[in-house]
Amino acid sequence: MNSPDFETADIVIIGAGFSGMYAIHRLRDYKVVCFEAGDGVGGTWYWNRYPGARVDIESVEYSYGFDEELQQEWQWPEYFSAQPDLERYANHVADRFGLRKHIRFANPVEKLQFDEGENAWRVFTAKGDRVLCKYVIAATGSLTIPNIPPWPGRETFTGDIYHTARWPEEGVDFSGKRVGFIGTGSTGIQAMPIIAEQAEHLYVFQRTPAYCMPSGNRPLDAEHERDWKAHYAQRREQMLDTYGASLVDYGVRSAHECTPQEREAILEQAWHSKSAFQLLFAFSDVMTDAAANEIVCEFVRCKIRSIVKDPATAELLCPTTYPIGGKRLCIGNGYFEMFNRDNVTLVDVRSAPITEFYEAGLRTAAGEYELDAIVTATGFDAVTGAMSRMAIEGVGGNTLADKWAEGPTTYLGAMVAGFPNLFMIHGPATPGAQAQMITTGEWQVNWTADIIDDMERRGCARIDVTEASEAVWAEEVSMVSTQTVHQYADSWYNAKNIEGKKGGFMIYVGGFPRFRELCDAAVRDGYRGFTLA
Ligand code: N01
Repeated sequence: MNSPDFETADIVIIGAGFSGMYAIHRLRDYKVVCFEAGDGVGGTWYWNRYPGARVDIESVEYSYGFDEELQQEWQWPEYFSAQPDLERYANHVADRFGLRKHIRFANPVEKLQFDEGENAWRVFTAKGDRVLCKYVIAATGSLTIPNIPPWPGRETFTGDIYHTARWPEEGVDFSGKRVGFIGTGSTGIQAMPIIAEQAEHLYVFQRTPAYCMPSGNRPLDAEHERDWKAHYAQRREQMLDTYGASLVDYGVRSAHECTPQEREAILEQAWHSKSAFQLLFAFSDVMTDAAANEIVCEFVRCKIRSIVKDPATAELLCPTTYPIGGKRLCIGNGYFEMFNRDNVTLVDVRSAPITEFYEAGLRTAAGEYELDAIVTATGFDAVTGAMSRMAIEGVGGNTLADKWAEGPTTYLGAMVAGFPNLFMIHGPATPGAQAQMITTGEWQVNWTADIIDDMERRGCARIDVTEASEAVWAEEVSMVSTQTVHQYADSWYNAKNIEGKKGGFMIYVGGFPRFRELCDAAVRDGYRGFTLA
């Protein structure tokens, strides 16, 4: 490859989050360049520095497994690490494995153009870098682009407006302020109890109440750490064999086989299990059987009613319109308890939606709220957002934006027909947040890197997938989604979190073992569904 004005590389990696960082390491024998939009490494854990940001999977699991020495050396202070510790870990890994020399920070990729003559991608970045490379790996994350609903009047509000995914590095002091908080998903539920402790008053604008269970976070005890360090290799293997790549206790009995007393005991234990998501796996059929699911929903509603003292507020906080686990279960620390504070008011914006921002605050269909600051935790243009924002031109000059106009199409979540040599990690129609993302990201990077190695060994110039194979994968994704309760909830999984967004079901909910086997089998069977040239 020789092209004036373009530097050459073997592989461009987009994004220095956890998957992108591991991809740099795994592919270090090639000439690798990584472009990152932020000033630092860590992806999600670089951007989401709002108060209370914390992982909801145990840190001994939610960490890299590729290097035994790294896992033995590193010490997590808590069971569920907070954002600063996750960012510190990402920085440690970047330094320890010499990744920074490959990364160009504050330099997002703006355009990718496939050069059919060269069988290579031309990469254009915001800072003017031009790279010609054979492969691109998009490790752009599935929760990258903040969703900012188009409320009128934002510019007229005289206070400060924040989005949790773009939190100021120096933090925010809400002391003495009247704060409006919009969004009661996983993010809002973590941030609000901390903001409520500072603010003069916190108004919580809730459209849909969330199911939430306590995280049970606590300092990591030495025995737990010793036990994990003695068994890391085998536990990492076990994780990959579980539905969500996480070692929760997967219940084997149907809720219907248990007496009401047994159910209550099992659910109580799950609630206090200190293992996030245990409620969803308390019985074998919580995620697949509507009646079994409703038993768990009612258990959580009873918990809410027992925690929140004001009955009207408690009722508003009880989710009734979708199954538990249909959207990602929220994990909190004192969220429901927060509503017992005198300085917290719950505002129902389902019955009276937010109509506009105005100079002094927020207007809903029912009234006005004077505020000094507004925090939006309104989620993300998830899964497709980051890919759709780059101008990506594939074979014949066809654009990814056009191809995905009605929703993303992929084969195995990894490639898109007509966009050769372009791989995605945690792309649309992979398990995404349904499986622990560091470990499954590592697995996807290895799978992708093995393909690249194999192509180089065989002297192949180009790998693509067919539209027929995309259709087969779409069928699989849809089939497994109709077997779960996910189909009954509107969320970022099915593109229904943003008005007008098209997409259908964008997450693979058939479980990680099945996903992994289908990916491996396709390669093993002579690259079934791919075309190699
Ligand atoms: O975003 P969300 P998130 N008017 O989309 C509301 C991961 N995560 O950032 O439900 C009023 O879940 C919206 O209301 P509704 C995790 O995978 C992990 O909280 O659409 N409200 C909802 O309440 C998670 O699933 C961790 O009716 C509006 C909220 O904004 C994912 O990130 C922590 C509105 C958005 O909730 C996303 O979570 C945090 C409007 N116009 C996040 N538009 C952990 O690991 C939106 N909303 C612990």
